[in-house]
Amino acid sequence: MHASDDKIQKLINPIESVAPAPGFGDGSSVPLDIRAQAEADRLGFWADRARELEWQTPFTEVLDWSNPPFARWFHDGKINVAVNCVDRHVAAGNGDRVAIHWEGEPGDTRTITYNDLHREVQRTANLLESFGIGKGDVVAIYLPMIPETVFAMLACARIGAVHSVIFGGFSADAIRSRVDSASAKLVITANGSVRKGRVFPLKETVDKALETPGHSVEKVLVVRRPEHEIDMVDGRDVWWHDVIEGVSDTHEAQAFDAEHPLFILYTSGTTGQPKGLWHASGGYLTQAAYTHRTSFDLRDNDIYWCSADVGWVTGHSYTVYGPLANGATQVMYEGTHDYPSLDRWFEIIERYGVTIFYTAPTAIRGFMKTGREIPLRHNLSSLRVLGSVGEPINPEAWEWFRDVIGSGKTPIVDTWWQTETGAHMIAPLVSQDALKPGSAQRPVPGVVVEVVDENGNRVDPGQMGLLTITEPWPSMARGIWGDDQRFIETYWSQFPGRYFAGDGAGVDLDGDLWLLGRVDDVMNVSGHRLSTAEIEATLDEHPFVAESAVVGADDETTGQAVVAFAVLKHSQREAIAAEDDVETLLRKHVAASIGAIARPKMLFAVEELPKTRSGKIMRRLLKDVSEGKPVGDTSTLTDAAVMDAIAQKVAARL
Ligand code: 6R9
Repeated sequence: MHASDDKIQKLINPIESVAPAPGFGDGSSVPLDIRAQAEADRLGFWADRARELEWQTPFTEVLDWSNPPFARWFHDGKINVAVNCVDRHVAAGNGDRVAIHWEGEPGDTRTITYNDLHREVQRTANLLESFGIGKGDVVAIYLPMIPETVFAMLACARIGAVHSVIFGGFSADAIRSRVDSASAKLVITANGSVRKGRVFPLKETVDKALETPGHSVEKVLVVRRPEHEIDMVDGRDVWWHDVIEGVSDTHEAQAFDAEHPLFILYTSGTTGQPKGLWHASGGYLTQAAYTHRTSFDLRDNDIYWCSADVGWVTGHSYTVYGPLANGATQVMYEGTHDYPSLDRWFEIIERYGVTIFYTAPTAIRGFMKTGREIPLRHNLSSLRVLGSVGEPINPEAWEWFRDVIGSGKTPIVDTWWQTETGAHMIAPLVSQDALKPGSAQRPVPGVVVEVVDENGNRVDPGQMGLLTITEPWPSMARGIWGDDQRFIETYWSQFPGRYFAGDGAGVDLDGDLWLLGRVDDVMNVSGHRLSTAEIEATLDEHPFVAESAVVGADDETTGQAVVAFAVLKHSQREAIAAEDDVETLLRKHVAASIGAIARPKMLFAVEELPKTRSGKIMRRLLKDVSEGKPVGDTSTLTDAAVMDAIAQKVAARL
């Protein structure tokens, strides 16, 4: 793959790194030679990580890779994931430790210790068993960010049932297709979720999903959350608080094979139906726990908070399984960052003394847009480590995150991974690495990646290419539920014997990795390959720009043309108003900093960008309107009106 000359420049003259804060490594449990250990004996290294968990039957074989790409890790061992996340900490005398400081959107709170969690998970496990749910049965969970969601997931794990969490903002159709594709027997939901002071009707949505017969659901278990009346279907629906009454809070856990399925999680592909990736118990928990500890340099007195919803993989691995396996104390918050005011997240950080905060670039850029005054109203000095996930983080957002939220001192750990990988794959070691704003830097110790060209040959330092993973890893998805062939075709056919992530990446002269976004986001303009992420980062550097999205729209002359969308900073209103043509100014800025080839053919200043509920920018929709096509399916957007406004603006100019 040929990188643009400018990109090569950046990879050849990498941004200067930021040394770890003095003394940062003191007290870290991450060994200084951890990379050397992993390189010397990779499988032995993973076996040691797995042995940090509690196994009912120890494994004797680390990896069975005799039938690639279907890996089996620690397969002759037996383990109970819930016991590892709960009972083990109680048995070690840490039952009084707070597992979850939960805060509801209206401001109600619950403090859940490991002892409490132990009782609740056992009770819930008994309840599910009383419904006839057992090993291998699939349970769909469509719940808000409330403690019962964690109880339900861990109860499934405890009895060997397979959970399939459906994000609480998805539609009835999305629920139905997920229920059908895995033949879920039970749906756990709530009478509603609380969103910006209003009730989002979860139960009604489930009713609608199950309206037409022919589904596998026998029971619907309903948590009561907001004040909101719902209809209950006789013989099918039961209230959680009614049926849990009197259920025993002791439950003997059985151990399951390490390869027993733990959960299914659907993720959208570039085309077609969502894919239900499934993860196995032992390997998944091993890597979730290890990376949660190592990437964030987790320490005993940390108060950890991951702002992701459990409906996404980040919530699975870094709100539920990783932190709880590590016996951490964490914050769990039900609502949005801007209700009742834009101070909400910062109030929470201040109130609980959060030390590790893990969030997404889209949230950071949102805060940049509303201005530093809001976070600076709060004492955020407890923060020690900040994490980023979900999208490439542009150097400007990285620096703002550190300077404003992190009081100029916290390291930022950029973590690259996917639903498919289960846990972090590329991330710096914050306790010992010098950091580079905008780079995810190195594979996690134990993980082996290679950036290759289209023929699968490793690219030289200073070049861009495609990100592949060359060796199996413990938390890799074991397949697409019910569709092994699609798993092989989607991830393992492009480069036989390797996993192809679908992301582009560059390697700089220090060997550090720069994630460039999905390769479908790579544009080809007059034969020059340009990364949407690179142009976006350039726009984001401009003082007027809060956030931007760039697409390659089909163009008769140049193959593709760069079309850019920029959200302008409110705080710069006056300066912007003084310019007579801010759009031309920004186009020139791109040309000046990357080169004329990257100058957007069109640039639109817009109020907001279209985003999925997990915060990913839907570039595909922007591409369609830029090509004069009608706006496609907007059902996964947080706010469909955003896209309509953009479409009108673009149509007026085409
Ligand atoms: C964890 C998660 C996976 C896709 C992935 C990539 C993008 C995630 C990133 C990142 C650059 C990072 N992505 N983390 N890109 N830097 N630190 O987000 O999983 O929802 O499956 O998305 O997200 O493009 O391929 P998932």
